[in-house]
Amino acid sequence: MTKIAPPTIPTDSYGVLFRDKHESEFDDVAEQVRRIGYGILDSGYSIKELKHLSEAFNLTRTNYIQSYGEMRLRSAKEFHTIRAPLTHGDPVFVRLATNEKLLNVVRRLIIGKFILNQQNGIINPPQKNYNQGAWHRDLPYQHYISNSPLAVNALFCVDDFTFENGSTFVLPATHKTPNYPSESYIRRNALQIKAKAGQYILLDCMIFHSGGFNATNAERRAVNHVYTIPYFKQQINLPDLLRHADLNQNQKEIFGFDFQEFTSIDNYLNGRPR
Ligand SMILES: O=C(O)CCC(=O)C(=O)O
Repeated sequence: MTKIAPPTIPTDSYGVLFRDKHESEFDDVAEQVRRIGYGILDSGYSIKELKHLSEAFNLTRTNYIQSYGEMRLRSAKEFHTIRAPLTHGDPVFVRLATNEKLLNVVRRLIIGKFILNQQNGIINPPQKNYNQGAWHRDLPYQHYISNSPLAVNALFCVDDFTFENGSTFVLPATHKTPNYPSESYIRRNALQIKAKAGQYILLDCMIFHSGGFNATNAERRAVNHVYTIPYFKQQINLPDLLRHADLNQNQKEIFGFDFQEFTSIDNYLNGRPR
C-alpha cells in the first residue's frame, strides 16, 4: 500500500515587515484569541486544588440558593448561574480571577489597564436547555469590532468539557465582523471546543459562542470571568461588595477599586494626583 506523506507546512515567507513573536505559552494563547477568537490555557492548579475548587463551587451554590430562593432564581432564569462567587467568602474564587497565568494572557490582549467586569458560576444541567445554550457575544447587542479586544472572557472549566456534556461551541473569527453570521457560515464553521477541568477557555468577547446540549447525566460546571477596559461598568459593583475582604493592591486594581465613578466634583478633584 502506498503511504501518503503528511502535508509539509511551509516555513518560509516573503514580503513580511511585521510578525507576531512567540516567546512563551502566553504569547501563543493570546495570538489564538486575537486571530481566531478563542484559545486554551492551563491554570496550573494541582489535583488537590481542583478538588477544593469543585467542592467550593457546590457549597457556594447551595448557600446561594438558600439566600436567594430557588423559586425566585428559577423565575428570573437565574437558577443555573451563581453571580459574583468571589464575593461570597471562599478566597478560591478571588484566586481564580487573579490567576497569574491568566492575567499574563489578558495583559497581552487588552492594551493598558483592565478590570474584572463580572465573575459567574455557570451550570449546564444534564438533559435540559439552559440560558447559555444560544449563540451570543459576551458584550450582547453590540455590533462593532475593534482592532484589539476591549473585553475577554476566561471560562474556567470546573469539570472536563466534552462533546457529550455540551462543551462550548464557537464561530471562529466572528469577532472580526460586526454582524451575526448567516446560517450557512454557522453550519460550515461552528466548532466545539474540548477542554480539561482546570483549563481556561479564553474568548474574545465579540466572538459568537454557545453552550452545547449536555447529553450526559452529570452537570457541566464552569466559572466565567469577563475582563474589560475600565470604561465599561461592572455587572455588579465589586469594590462595594469586597470592601472588607483581605485583598492586595493588585487584586484591588483588577476588581476595579481604582476605577469607580466619582460621586461628586469634590470627590473627583480630591482623587486627582497632586
Ligand atoms: O456553557 C458554556 O460552555 C458557554 C458559557 C457562555 O456562553 C458564557 O460564559 O458566556
